[in-house]
Amino acid sequence: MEHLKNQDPDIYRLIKEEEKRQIDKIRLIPSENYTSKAVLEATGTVLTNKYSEGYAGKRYYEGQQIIDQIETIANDRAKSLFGADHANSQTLSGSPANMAVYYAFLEAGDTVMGQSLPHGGHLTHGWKVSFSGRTYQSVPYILNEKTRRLDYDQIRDIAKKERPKLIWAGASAYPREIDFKAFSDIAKEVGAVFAADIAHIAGLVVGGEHQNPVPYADVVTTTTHKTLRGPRGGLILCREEHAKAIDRAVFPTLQGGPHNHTTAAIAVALKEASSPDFKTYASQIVKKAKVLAETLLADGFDLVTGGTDNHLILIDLTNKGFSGRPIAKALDQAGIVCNANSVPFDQRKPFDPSGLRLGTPAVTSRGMKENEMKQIAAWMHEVVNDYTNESLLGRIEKEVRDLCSQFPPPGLS
Ligand code: DSN
Repeated sequence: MEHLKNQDPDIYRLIKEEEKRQIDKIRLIPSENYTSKAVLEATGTVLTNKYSEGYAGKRYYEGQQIIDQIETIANDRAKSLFGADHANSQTLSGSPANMAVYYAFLEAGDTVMGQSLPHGGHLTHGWKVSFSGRTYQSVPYILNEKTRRLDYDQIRDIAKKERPKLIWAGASAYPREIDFKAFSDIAKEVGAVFAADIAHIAGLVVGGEHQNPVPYADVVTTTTHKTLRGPRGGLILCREEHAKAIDRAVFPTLQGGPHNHTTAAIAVALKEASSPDFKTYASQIVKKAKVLAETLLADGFDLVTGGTDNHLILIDLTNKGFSGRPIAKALDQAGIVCNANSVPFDQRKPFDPSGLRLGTPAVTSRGMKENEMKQIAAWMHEVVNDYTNESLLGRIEKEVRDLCSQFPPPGLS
């Protein structure tokens, strides 16, 4: 990055500092990952210089000879990887992808059902502060109070009573597998459009670890940068009958020119995700999460649902007498980065919730194994028990750095 270094040393220095942070810390935020060098290279290219409103073969500006080919490759790879009729790789990320689903199928004021945000759902599935809860009539479903799992009978009852036009399945903080077929049956019963948001688990779906919703859902959305390990972006997959409505909702309804450098990097990531190595990667993510969960449980942590089927773990700190925020801050100081998170039926406020959310996609990308998961759990145990002890946090931060130096992350020097 010689040019950047000479021209804008401030930004250059900050990028290098962030690079060092990503090397030196154990990154457990379940929605984050490390892309490959190839994905980073595709992202930083001249493709950023080109405007391409429209779709391959039907653009509004000339000079699309190369861009058309790149976008077609990205869409073809997405269709083949997920077994979908149609793919749109233009949405800038997950929220715009979900917004396009609303524009494709709903009118303002229509009813939508999604997993409640404090119960692990996403803002865009109808939560009141997001466009989705402000523009549409939202009737969220919550988890079963006893099991803290999805309760399909309860979801069916709400759907029959409220008759939503759209039902979302998918979550940002739910540690168990989702039964997309059950959701599809409920949607059919009430005549709703069924949308699955697999932003968190797309890599697990591709790797065969979790059920693929594509055969069951009218439309599937995902980000491309979480377990899928691509650049920051979005994908929409749908049945042929919905292709025109989805494409129109993305452009011209919602967006202008797509980010062509991102489209190229998505194509690269999808090629990587179709390799046998990626299948191994997906299964390792889940194995690591299970080891981390079992070790935390043995150390006296209360885990929502008592464990995990996927890449994430939700700790309820109520039994420890703390809230999530100060513990997340102390862990960050000790080199272990996660986020404070609401737990189902949380009595605390969203900015100072009772839980911690952890995930294993990034540590798995750097090749950490079972022993490292056990070590991470041991450090977390020490921090939680003495989180204001600066010298303890300093000691662990150094040990974390030493461990990280043995596991260089992909994409970084
Ligand atoms: N911000 C993402 C996450 O962390 O789960 C969801 O959009």
